[in-house]
Amino acid sequence: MVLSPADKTNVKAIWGKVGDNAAAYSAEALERTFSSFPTTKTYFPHFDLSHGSGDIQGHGKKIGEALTLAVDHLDDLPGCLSKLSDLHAHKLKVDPVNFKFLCHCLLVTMACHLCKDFTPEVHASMDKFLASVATVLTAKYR
Ligand code: HNI
Repeated sequence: MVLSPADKTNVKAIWGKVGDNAAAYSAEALERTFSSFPTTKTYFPHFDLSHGSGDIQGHGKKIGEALTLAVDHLDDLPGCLSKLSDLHAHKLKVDPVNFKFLCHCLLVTMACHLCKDFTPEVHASMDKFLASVATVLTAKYR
């Protein structure tokens, strides 16, 4: 997946509009993932998955921070996500299919909140960005 210069511009611009809501939107997307694709819950047996729980909020904050880091390093996603790649593949052994679910829910959540700013072009660029992040996080899964 190659992000064009226009994709990078779109991703940086829309993530700028997400701003301080990165944690909240990521938590909402995570909760939506658990509701829409319940098998994803199997990776979180140690979490309280009830609506708006502290575990979901806390984890949303971590996902939001990781995405912000990735947006700041669009030219070196493998480098900046290397530790997370090891974690998800080697330790957590998250089946790659689950990333499609979370990425889809991140897009839906952004569309819900950003409305007109979430243009088709931004949608396409964010989809490519999230697919690139997922590719890195699943690269070591065997
Ligand atoms: Ni993921 C931990 C980021 C997708 C299951 N995950 C993290 C952490 C970050 C993170 C950051 C915290 C690391 C730490 O504490 O050092 N995860 C991301 C990102 C994506 C993603 C950016 C995709 C965009 N993770 C997924 C998916 C699943 C998943 C699709 C499974 C359905 N992640 C986990 C689990 C943990 C985790 C499980 C450990 C949680 C805990 O605290 O015990």
